Amino acid sequence: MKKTTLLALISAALMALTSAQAFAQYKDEYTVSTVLPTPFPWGEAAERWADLVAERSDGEINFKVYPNAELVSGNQTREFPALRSGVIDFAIGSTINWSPQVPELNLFSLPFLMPDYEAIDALTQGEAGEMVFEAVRGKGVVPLAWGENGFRELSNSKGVITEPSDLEGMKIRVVGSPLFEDTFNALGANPTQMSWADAKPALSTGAVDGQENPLSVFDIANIHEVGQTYLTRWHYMADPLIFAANRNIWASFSPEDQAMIEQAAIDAGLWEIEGSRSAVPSLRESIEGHGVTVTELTDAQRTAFREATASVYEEWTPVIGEDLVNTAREAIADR
Ligand code: X2X
Repeated sequence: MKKTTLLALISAALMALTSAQAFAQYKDEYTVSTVLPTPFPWGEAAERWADLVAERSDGEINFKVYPNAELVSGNQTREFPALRSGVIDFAIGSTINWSPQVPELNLFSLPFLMPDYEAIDALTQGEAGEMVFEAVRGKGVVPLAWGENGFRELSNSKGVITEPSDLEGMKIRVVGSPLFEDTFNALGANPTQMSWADAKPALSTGAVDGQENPLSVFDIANIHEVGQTYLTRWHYMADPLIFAANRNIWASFSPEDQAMIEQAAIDAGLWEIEGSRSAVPSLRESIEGHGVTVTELTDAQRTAFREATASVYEEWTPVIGEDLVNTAREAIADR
């Protein structure tokens, strides 16, 4: 055999070997960051994703869930940069917590934009959702699927809230985006930013009077125990969850593995969304059972809140992108 032919054969063999190996070498463990652990739906979604990936890879791909934003020392608004830089491999993040880095995610926080579940779906499952995913990709993270934290309802320790003036001067814990400061300032309240890790202590000492979170979070975290005995179901916004991957980690998987992991995320997300939504009536009952006064708003009462927060749209539409806000509004109108 000629020397050149032999060399060509050897190098071809080597190349075949390395490209097979490039995809076959898995890390011992892939980190998955969340803010809430099990049994919150968010944590359940992460465990489900890990289970599906393990099952569908015959145990070869090991996702390990790190809840309480512990990979970023509880600082939930630093999760996205950590995912982008590779400190975290995968994450399921709230649009609220990632909005400091991806301004388009503030879309979902516009007050009273999404009146019902169909409106959320019209956004996440349509063109607006694709535009949001494109924005996430543009920031160097690979979005894979949607989940849902839920409609965020308002609780406080002072009294029943049915109109904007009831919020006058109330200290409300918020997180993630200055948009929330604008919303609560527009209502005459006194918003303060803090991580979830600090929220319950701040409520228990009375450093803040109120907070906003989905019923699942209120109930599972026993927020009634820290004096939050009034809850208004105003559905002012809902935060979807985004399943996502670090770009380099993603590129280290074969196309087949990528398709499997993405489908597992979609399946876990749909399962979690369905479970979260169907739990609402029993959560409401459980919360009332703890002595919390739960108030439903009439349409007219919600309209008063919507009108009082209209300035937030003027301020934030240019930040989110006019095109995206219009696409979202049309999708909701046509739902
Ligand atoms: O901190 C919150 O309020 C929480 C748990 O709902 C989020 O991570 C957005």
